[in-house]
Amino acid sequence: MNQFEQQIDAFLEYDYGVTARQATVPQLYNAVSKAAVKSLSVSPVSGKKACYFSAEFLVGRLVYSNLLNLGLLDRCRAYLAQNGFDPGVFETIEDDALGNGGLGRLAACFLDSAATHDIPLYGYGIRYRYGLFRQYFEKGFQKETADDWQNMGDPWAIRREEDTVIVVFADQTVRAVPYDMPVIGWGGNTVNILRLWQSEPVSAFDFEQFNLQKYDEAVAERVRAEEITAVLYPNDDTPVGKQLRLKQQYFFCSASLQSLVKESIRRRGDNFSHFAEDFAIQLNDTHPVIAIPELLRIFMEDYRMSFEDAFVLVRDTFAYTNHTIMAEALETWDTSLFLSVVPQVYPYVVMLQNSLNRDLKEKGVPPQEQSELQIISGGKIHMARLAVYATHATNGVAKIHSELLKSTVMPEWYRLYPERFQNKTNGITQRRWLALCNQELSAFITERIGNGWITDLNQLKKLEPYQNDPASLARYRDIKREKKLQLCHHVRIHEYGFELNPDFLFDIQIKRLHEYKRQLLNAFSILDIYFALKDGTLTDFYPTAFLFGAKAAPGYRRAKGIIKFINEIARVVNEDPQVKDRMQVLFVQNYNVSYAEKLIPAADVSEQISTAGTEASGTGNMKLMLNGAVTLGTLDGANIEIVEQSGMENNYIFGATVEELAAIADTYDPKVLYEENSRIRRVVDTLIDGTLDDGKTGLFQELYDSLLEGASWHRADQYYLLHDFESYCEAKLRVNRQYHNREEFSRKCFVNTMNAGKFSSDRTVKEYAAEIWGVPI
Ligand code: 26Q
Repeated sequence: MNQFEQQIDAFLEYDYGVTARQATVPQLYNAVSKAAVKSLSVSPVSGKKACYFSAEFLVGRLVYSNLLNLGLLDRCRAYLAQNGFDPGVFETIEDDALGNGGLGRLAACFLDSAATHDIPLYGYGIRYRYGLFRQYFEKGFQKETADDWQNMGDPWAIRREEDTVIVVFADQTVRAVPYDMPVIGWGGNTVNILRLWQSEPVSAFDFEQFNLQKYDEAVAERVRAEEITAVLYPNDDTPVGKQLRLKQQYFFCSASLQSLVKESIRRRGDNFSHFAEDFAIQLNDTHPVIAIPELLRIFMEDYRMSFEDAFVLVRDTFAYTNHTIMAEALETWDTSLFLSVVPQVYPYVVMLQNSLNRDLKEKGVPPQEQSELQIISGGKIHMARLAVYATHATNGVAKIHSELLKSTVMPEWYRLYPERFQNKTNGITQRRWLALCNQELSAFITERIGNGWITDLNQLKKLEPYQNDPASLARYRDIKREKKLQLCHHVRIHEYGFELNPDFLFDIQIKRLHEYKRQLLNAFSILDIYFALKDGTLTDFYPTAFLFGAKAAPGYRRAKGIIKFINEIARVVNEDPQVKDRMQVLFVQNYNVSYAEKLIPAADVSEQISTAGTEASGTGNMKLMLNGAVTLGTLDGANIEIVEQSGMENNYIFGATVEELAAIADTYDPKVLYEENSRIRRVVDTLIDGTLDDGKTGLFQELYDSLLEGASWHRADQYYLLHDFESYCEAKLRVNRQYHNREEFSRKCFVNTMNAGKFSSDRTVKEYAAEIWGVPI
């Protein structure tokens, strides 16, 4: 037996007093993970270190991906089998869900890519006690429960008590204790660190109160301290503006900066003039932007630097990534709230504002153009403005998004500092999103072109000669079917015995629930097909399973209404004997990283149907493409680059473009479409005519009104569902017709896989390293 296996046995014996055969699954999970951690040594950083500040890291289940990268996965499986366990037992270990969606998962992909390519990128974030809520459905309504992700232990993290720092707020002082998680690159050679901070009281409890037998008061400080990192905010759109959220942001930024300042002192003593040569800090959206005035404060207050000197270092150190197009989603803080939480930071925001005003004057910006540029205005601090002003680079996450940033979201800023604006198209790690989740397809690829693609995804191009090889395409189709069978099995277990038909076309939309992502449009098209099948006007329809996975923010009423609506459609369709053998509809519960790993390899069609100009990039679109799904989508976000790579003819593009929507924005009237188009009317009316039942909650009526009446804060059908409806249905039926020709269709899928190289986060991270961080690659 080898060292790894011996280590597992040793941990089982010392920690739990059991042998492998006697162990429980959590015991095995902990022992295996600790044995793997023990084999690691963290790679020393010699040159510049890049730091990724993010309120979210959606790493997902780590045990398999870490073992894969260490080259220990097969040995672990064999070890489990030898001891009488299913090699998949760790699937019952829940995901850790320390993120909402795209932005958090992107951070996790970047860490994986950087470690794989020996780039010293370290993550800094929050160790939430509870991650994103777990979702289940009750009578078709979303219900939430707490994600107690540590209930099986947290064997991958090491608590670094000795690196604890103090974080000060107006009304409390807390300890920030770091938990370090190894980030293991492919091959296990480079190990970087993800440092997550946990908030704890300065003293365990108040003995004075305890002695007075005031037990509640004695523990009050603990409760208040722990509250800061207790739970991840489940919103991923409208900033909530809550005091606790600001505390979270300041907490992890202040702690991370203190830790970097200590590191700088270890390297250079108290000479900070090299700080920006030693550290690059990437700000993942505005959530960590408070780090900017905080670093200024530390330099000026603790190390007596002048504003001018400190600001140069700060600007050279930080860079900012924007992930949102919608202007109303840009984060602001009320100055009064800010002052009541972190008064010590506010003066440094004011200094930045004053400095900005001096620059505006110097550049001769006319007063009427200055208002959109003010960091502090209307009683609010505008974090995105602060970020563009006080960093050396601002980037969007797909070509179109970066263009829209310049033309629409922050045009005033682009005019002022054009050289700061960049694009870094998102990417995904092929280690998790192909090598791990689709081992069958991975083997297929490796048999043909070798395994170089695992660290260089552009090598997928070498598959080109096989795109016309019938034997290869047949095998490629067989693999898709195998992945469908595996998904069917998973669904049977997790969705109350639901029997998904593996012979169907799988059409999949998986992403957070948002009006702009237009799950409701997908729902309408399904109803349209359903009615056409029943009327007999649609014949020769290739049987299709329409699958959804999405969580709605708990306070987002319309999103929850859409979930209920789709669940009602599912109930009606799946129970209807007339269509049962031609369509199925299923909304899976608790969609997360692990579920994505099952769904993505089984997809034939990838639904990417956001209103043009609303989805910054999307990354699920890339995962699905890589696994051989064709994109049914709009010209939005990274979809544009996807079809650029794999060809319009191998995907299904529909709907209005950004330019077309801009042209009709002022005159668009969805009521006209509703009245003139009976297909539209029929599907929209199901919201109110009793076809589908929302249990008297009024949710469906509200959806109906949002499309036809609008509301005080938006016009009717602000995401142009009715406008794109026909074009979408046409495209969807075109996919369906072409799917009958299985050979030709699988070639399209194959060409998508073959051309997915650009969308590796390896490429993205290298671009950040070279063009923003100045880290050698
Ligand atoms: C802000 C303030 C208060 C509470 C929560 C938030 C908050 C949290 C998360 C706001 C936004 C988010 C997440 C945004 C997000 O995931 N954006 C997505 O980022 C992806 C990676 O770049 C893109 O691919 C998606 O297009 C974009 O929607």
